[in-house]
Amino acid sequence: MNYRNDIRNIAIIAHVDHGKTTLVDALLKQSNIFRDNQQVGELIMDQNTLEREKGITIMAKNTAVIYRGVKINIIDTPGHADFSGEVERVINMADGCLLLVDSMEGPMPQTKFVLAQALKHGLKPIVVINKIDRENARIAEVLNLTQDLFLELATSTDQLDFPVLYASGKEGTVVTDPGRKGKDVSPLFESILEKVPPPQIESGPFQMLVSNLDYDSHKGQIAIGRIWRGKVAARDSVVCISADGNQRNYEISEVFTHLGLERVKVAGAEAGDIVAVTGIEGVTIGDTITSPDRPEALPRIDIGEPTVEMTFGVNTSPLAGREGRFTTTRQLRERLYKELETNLSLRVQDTDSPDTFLVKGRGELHLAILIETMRREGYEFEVSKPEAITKVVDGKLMEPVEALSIDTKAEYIGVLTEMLSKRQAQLVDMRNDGDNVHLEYHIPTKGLIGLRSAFLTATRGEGIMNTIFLGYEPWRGEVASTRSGVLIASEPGEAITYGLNNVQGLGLTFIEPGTLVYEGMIVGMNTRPQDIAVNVCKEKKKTNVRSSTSDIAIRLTPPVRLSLEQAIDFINKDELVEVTPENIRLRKKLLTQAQRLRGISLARRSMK
Ligand SMILES: Nc1nc2c(ncn2[C@@H]2O[C@H](COP(=O)(O)OP(=O)(O)OP(=O)(O)O)[C@@H](O)[C@H]2O)c(=O)[nH]1
Ligand SMILES: [Mg+2]
Repeated sequence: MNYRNDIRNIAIIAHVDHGKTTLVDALLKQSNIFRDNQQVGELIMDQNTLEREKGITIMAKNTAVIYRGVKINIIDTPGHADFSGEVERVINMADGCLLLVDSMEGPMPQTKFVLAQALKHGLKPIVVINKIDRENARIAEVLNLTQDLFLELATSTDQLDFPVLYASGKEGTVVTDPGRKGKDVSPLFESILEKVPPPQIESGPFQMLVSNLDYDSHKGQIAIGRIWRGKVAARDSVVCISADGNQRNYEISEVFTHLGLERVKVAGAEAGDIVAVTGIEGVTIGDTITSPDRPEALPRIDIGEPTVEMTFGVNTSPLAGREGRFTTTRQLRERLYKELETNLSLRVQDTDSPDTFLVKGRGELHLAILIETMRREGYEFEVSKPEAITKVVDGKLMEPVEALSIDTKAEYIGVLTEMLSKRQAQLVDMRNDGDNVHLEYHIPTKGLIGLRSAFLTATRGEGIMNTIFLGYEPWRGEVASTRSGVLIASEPGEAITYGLNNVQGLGLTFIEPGTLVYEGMIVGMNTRPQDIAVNVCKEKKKTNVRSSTSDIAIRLTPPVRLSLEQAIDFINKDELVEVTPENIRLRKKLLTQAQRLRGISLARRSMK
């Protein structure tokens, strides 16, 4: 077997926020690929607007640097569990990985998931204990915990022999001994060159696996992936093999490789490198592009199943069609099916109703990011409450179950225990460390929906929770909704201060004076369990005598503004979130009181 020593392919993997993208900044900046005066800022790879706003990586991305004449292809991956599909999508391009572990938090649920993925694909890991500049770093302990994790996951003893480095990605320093002061990231570069195996190359006709797609208005579809065999150059004739084994002939237009943030056009590229090629229209991720001389498909990318589903429908609210550019069934359907080309862990299905589609994803955030992206593109639609995806195995109803780990202050154990038992969580482990407590639960996915905001409130923000998918278990029965009732607008019109002030006696309101409302729109939350219809457009009766100035001076409590994620977390099964580029409105599925009453009596009758 031959190797090419001029390339290394690595993936950077970790739990969310453990500093992957920041470390990539340091690798890019210290490899002199930017001009001296070039302003690149921070989290350079998080270029997508939502990534910048939320401060998290959503999509895995490729970059490359050159160190001592060796090209290091780097794949930055997201750490949030909802985007695990991205890790699965790209991990097969790498021969090694940097497993980052926060020097304070230590290994977390997603650390385990990504390490398991890396070991399954035979990647050579380098452990990087990161953020060692943190005041409360506990480096030795975190290293021990990381070793335990390897003991648990390794499938062969040589996987237990991994190098360990200590880094502050933020300061751009890496050391081999945590007692020393670092000056740059060169120990990491050296370690990559020394420990990550150079790519093996197989000679023979060209073969590459497509792991990513991009689009350019001039060049058309761009297919990105690793070359496993042979070489490729512009004008080569190739065959693209799709999932059904179908083979189509194409000619490669151009070949690019990565360098920093650029794609560099090259005459050709060889096995072991990660390239982008154009000219293959209609290619999808997982396809193999090969030489027609030996058209053999590589194994397709293995992606975990979605666990959460919700419907996306054409907007049926009385205010529909006013704010979006794309509002029809056809536009919504096309957009959703288009998303499948790059969002591999997403599923879309038509339903019995032609205006509604069932969309399945890896978690609430996975779906919320899609909703937010579409709304910014100008789409207007309505979505239902996310629900766990159940399935029937051997005649038995099964539901997804996840491991939930919580770190918080001991004083919140009481409230959390009560809240979680209502959601069918079972405590499996609890560790105390003075004031701090670590709790581990097994909880059905349905019990997790809406949990995050309740958790933050219950722990006053002094806690972190993480989840990871475990598997399917027998259905444990419905979880009763613990939410209070809502305040529903009874009349259409414009909300006014007087009407809102009356309603604020009943609970919290979600809208400001001047907001357009319709009958059946949710305008607030009741302090009691039942829903009530209220008139927020109600004006004060006019009298001839102005009694006082008191009604001019009404002071409303500021409304609670729900973000998109909070809104989809908040609604119940009989409610919808109406999403437009300008507004997020909550509504009852059945808009009039008469319809809702009939709905209740029908449901009662069917239960009898
Ligand atoms: N103290 C300290 N903070 C760091 C360091 N590296 C990153 N951070 C901070 O940690 C946070 C997360 O950093 P990111 O680089 O976005 O983490 P990530 O692993 O890419 O996160 P995801 O891609 O969303 O999983 C940011 O607020 C960084 O400023 C470090 O070395 N020391
Ligand atoms: Mg990141």
